[in-house]
Amino acid sequence: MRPENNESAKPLSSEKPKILLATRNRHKTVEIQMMLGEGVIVSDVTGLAHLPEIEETGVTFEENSKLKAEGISRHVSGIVLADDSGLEVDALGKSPGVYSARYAGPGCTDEANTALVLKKMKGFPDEVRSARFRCVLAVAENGVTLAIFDGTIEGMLAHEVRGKGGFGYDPIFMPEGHQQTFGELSSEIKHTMSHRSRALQQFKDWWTIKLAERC
Ligand code: ITT
Repeated sequence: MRPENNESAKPLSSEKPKILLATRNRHKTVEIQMMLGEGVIVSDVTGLAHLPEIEETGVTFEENSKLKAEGISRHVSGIVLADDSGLEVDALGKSPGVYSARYAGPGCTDEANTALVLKKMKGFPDEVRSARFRCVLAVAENGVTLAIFDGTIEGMLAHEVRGKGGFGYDPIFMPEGHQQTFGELSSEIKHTMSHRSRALQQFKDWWTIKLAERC
């Protein structure tokens, strides 16, 4: 049995594995920290002024996630995880897709993006409101991509903004099997099925093996 009050038996916080996210979107960081749990220290590049802004010039989620992970990992030690994600609406030719963050223009708000999607979909009946969230995670070290993981959640667009939870397009997206939007569902429910949690589960399996190999 482990003796009580034995400080050396407790893992030091510095022993926790660390992961740097190549993102300045705090919502992604909060979600990924919640999904990975307290055993992992998650940080992002917000406020790290010496790190470059990575231009997302790719035309696929995979290209952009690799650009971000490789670009940041050239300037830091250890592995870097990048998330490129977005909403695909079938009736809009899979837009906004990789342009999800800037659909209503550079520097626009989540509300402006959401309003634009709803405007373009006005009058479309339920049968043609299918959509999905996609998330591609790239892991890189020293400028080289080590692995890529892909997660998708199918669903339908609501006819109006519903709920205050989540971020981005959450208040207009109803995941399959639910009549509520991600904005109305709790974050715990979102994380059992989201595109990000599905990609992250694959990353966790991969990382567990990597950490064991490096011990
Ligand atoms: P970084 O590039 O710094 O990571 P970003 O917000 O610009 O941040 P993306 O280019 O990957 O990231 O764009 C993702 C956009 O897709 C995000 O801004 C949201 O509008 C939307 N999105 C992604 N995941 C989402 C989620 O779980 N819920 C709602 N909207 C989401």
